[in-house]
Amino acid sequence: PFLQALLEEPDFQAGRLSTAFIDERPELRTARISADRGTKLLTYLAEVTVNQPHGPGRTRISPRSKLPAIDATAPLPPGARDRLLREGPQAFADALRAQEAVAVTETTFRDAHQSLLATRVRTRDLMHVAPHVARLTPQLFSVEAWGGATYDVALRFLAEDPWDRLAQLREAMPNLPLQMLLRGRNTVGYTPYPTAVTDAFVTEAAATGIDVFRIFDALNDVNQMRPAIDAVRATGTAVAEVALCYTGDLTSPGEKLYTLDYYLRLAEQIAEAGAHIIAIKDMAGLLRAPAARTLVTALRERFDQPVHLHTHDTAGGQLGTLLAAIDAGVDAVDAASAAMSGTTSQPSLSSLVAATDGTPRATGLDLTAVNDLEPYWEAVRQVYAPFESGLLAPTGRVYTHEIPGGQLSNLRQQAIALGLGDRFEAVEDTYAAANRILGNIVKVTPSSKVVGDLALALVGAKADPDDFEANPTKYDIPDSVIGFLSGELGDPPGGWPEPFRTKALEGRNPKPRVTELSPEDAEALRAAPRQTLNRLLFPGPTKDFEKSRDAYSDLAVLGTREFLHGIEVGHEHEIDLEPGKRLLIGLQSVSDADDRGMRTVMFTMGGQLRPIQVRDEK
Ligand code: 3PY
Ligand code: ZN
Repeated sequence: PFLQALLEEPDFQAGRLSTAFIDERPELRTARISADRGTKLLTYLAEVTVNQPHGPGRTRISPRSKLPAIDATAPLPPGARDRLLREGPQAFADALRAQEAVAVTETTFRDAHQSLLATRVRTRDLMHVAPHVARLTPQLFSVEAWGGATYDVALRFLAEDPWDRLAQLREAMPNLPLQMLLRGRNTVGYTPYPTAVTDAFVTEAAATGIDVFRIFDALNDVNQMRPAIDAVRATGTAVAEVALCYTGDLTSPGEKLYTLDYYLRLAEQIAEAGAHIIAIKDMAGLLRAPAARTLVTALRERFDQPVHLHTHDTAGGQLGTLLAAIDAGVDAVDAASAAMSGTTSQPSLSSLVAATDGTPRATGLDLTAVNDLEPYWEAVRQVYAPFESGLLAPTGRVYTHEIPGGQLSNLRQQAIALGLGDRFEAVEDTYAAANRILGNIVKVTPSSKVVGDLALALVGAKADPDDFEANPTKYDIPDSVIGFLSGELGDPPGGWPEPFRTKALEGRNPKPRVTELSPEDAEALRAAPRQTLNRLLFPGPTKDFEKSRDAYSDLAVLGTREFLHGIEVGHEHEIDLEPGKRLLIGLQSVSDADDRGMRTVMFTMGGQLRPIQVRDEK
């Protein structure tokens, strides 16, 4: 269209073409930009089509075809966010404590796909279902939709700006509180950041759309959570839900460290630090039904705050834990859409609704509505099949290795990548040994990564964990382990493992704990908080994200099948660049590689042939 417009231009025909020609004609500039954008998209599509980084696509079913009908013109049903906006966070928390119905957080938008599909679900696929969730399940307490690994993965693998996702979801579900998982001082990263970073992060997240911040620290160190709690409270509008991370087995007579008393002392500090809600974060699914009953009862007896329970269904029985907790008075629980539930993810929302319907604590959610959303998620899960962890069924081994749900799926993939795939049981056993050597710590991001890195290093080196413990200097020790031992993540609940720690740190120069922010970065945080946070938290992935935008333009316009696998010969793909601007892209042929390894990918775009050269990396 650009060339055609140019040819028809009277100035062009008359030979009066100055450099201002295009500048003076914004309509031609748009044409030129979109031609350029088209080329960028074709370049991306050529690269994935030829190189298939995720293998061939496994489904042609469009998830959108599975969405239940809704009347998008009807007024949106009121939801918990209306109450939060009206009454503020304290009254909102008080109401949660006072209500009889058990409140439910829906985790499919964050933890479920983090735990099942390596966090790969793209904003586009979340946005298609978001209005349906807002209309069909307005009784939800919140939708956990951001934080945890989503931020990192958006920049690193999805070519997405995590802030755009949050802003879009906010708009799509205005009646429902959006919840995020915040790793205390580590925010959404793996090491602690200065308080100014936490402050800026929380302020920007609350302004963009987060209503409920679930804050935890990987070693249950309340001092490491305090800046985040203070920052959330300072917003005046957002809810500070502060988590105690659950590990071990409090009902076991052999449990000497993580006892009921330990959790109650921790909850005391959490309450004093200003929590509106106390969360039990059972990241590995270790909380057994009797322990849930004991812990929930004790927390509700001693504290005024409502209690919110989060678990993973790794061993397969956590609906039992939810029901025991509900019986004991827990105020809110987490669950995921059935198609994205179970094993390393949360228990199923359908089974929770069905199990409580007709009881005084019924969720208020409509079972049919909840069920109607399942086919969509099932189809989405098939699209993301390349990222399935390979864990086909529950595993009771979690009671021994204690690997968090979000890590278990990941660790299997890491083990496969290191050639240890057929020795995964050894990785699990060594994870348990590494945990013991490091002092029986709480294992959740980033402390879980420390234990996982050590386990992989030991299995990779065929090391005997006892020999490593006695003689750590004989071995290469992962950086994360040295950082942990030098106190980078704070102090572990059981104290430091000695003499192992001193020996392991011999001759090392540990980095200072938290570096201060430079005046330039402080200024940048004020001037451009989102971009600066991306850069400070994830410098490498942010560069990759920017490079992708430059080279390919915004890939959010591509459907996920195209994004992952490119396009197939003979199929025409409609790509909506923006409302009213649709590209029609087809693939004619892919040539053999020439002697430099280049292939010519022959596309059609808007009916015209568009050859793109691409290197075959396979
Ligand atoms: C995260 O930090 O991403 C987690 O999900 C921890 O459970
Ligand atoms: Zn979780």
